[in-house]
Formats: sequence, C-alpha cells, structure tokens
Amino acid sequence: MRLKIALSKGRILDQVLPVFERAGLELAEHPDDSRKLVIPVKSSPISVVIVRATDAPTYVRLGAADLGIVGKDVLMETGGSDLYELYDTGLARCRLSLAQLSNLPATGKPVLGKIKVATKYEKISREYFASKGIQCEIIKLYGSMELAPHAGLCDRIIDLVDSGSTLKANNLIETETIAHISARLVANKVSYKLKREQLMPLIDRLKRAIV
Ligand code: PRT
Ligand code: MG
Repeated sequence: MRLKIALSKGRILDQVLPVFERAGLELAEHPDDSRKLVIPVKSSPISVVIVRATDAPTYVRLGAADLGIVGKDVLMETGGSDLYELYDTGLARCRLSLAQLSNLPATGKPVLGKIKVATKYEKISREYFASKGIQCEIIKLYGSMELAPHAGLCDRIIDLVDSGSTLKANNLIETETIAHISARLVANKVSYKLKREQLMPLIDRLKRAIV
C-alpha cells in the first residue's frame, strides 16, 4: 500500500526536506520546481502531498494522507483531537503571541470597553481571552496581521513571532506569549492501526533524521 505524507510549502517544507534527505527519502521532483501536488519518493512506496499549511490536518484527518507534518498553531486552531499527534519535530519553531501598538496600555487589566484583535487564529484567540475574562472583538484576517493596527482596524494582533523583526518593523510590541509552536508529526487514526507495520519504520527513520 502506498503511504502519503502531507507537507506544506513554505517554512515547513524548507525545513523538512533536509530531514527527508537524511532519512534517505529523496523526492522524484523538487516541489518548488514542480506543478505536481503529489510527488513520489524515489524507489519507495511513499508519496508526498503538497498542501496549504492550514489544510494539512484536514488531509490527515480524512485519510487522504496517512501522515503529516503540521504546525502546532494549525493543530490548535483546527482542534487536534481526531488525529494522532505523534512527535514534536522541533522544526519551524516560533511562538504565538499577543502584540500591540507600542503606545497602548497592556491588556492585563481590561482597558476601556472592548479591545479589538486581528488574527488568523480566531478560535485560539477567543479561548485565550475567555480564559482571561477579557471582553474582546476578534477580527479574522487571512494575512499580514501586522498591518491591521496601522490601518485602524484593531489595536492588537495575535500572530506568530520568530525573530521579532516583523513586529519591530511595524512598531508593535509583544505583550504575551500564548503558545510555543513547532511542527508536529501527525497520523491518521485508521492508518496508524491498519498500516502500522509500514508506518512504524518510516516514523522511526524520520525521528532519527531529526535528532
Ligand atoms: O500558506 P499559508 O498562508 O497557509 O501559510 P504561510 O505562507 O503564512 O506560512 P508558511 O507556509 O511559510 O508556514 C506556516 C507554518 O510555519 C505556520 O503554521 C507555523 O507553524 C510555522 N512558522 C514558524 C511560521 C513562522 N515560524 C513565522 N515566523 N509561520 C509564519 N511566520 C511568520 C509570521 O506570521 C510573521 O508574519 O513570520 C513573521 C514573523 O517572523 P519574524 O522572524 O519577523 O518574527
Ligand atoms: Mg505559504
């Protein structure tokens, strides 16, 4: 039976491809040079399915991929319970943080009225503010969160931060870390049982190539 691994273009793929190489898994074509979305691994019954980062868990949940390497942020936002989170690869590390324009008071104490937060992470943000008992209007955006406060859309954002230079360049300061993020190896629950004999050696190979 062929095994399929869902991977997303961008940071995750860039960091996972060297791991694949160390694990002896060589893609028949480089995803950046190919228009193919399913790329076979040379001389093995494995294929890589190239998907959007936010779609990767869906492919794994529904069994269109047996395994996936997915950001913890995406797992948290989409609810990670209907797949197995097997392993923290430690790749594509960053943090999910609350940030605000540098001239605003901190959120610790609720400020006048509702605060407005723009984010791609609607669910995580809602849960975060609910847990703090802070009233908040969440504005769902699909990209460039850091621009929203300057356009007057919101006063705060929740976004991924790595070096901090994007925030800095946009006059935003990080006021709280909500979660530490890294890419996780996940498995479809049925595949994990039915294809166990095939999956285990592959998972081991990947783990060894990461360490
Ligand atoms: O394609 P899609 O729109 O779904 O995602 P994308 O293009 O925004 O991101 P992609 O495909 O490159 O990778 C997404 C995954 O990488 C995320 O789900 C995270 O798990 C992981 N990751 C790790 C990051 C970062 N680090 C990161 N720094 N994803 C995004 N960023 C962005 C952040 O949103 C901000 O714009 O980088 C900027 C901040 O970086 P610094 O270094 O300036 O702080
Ligand atoms: Mg992308």
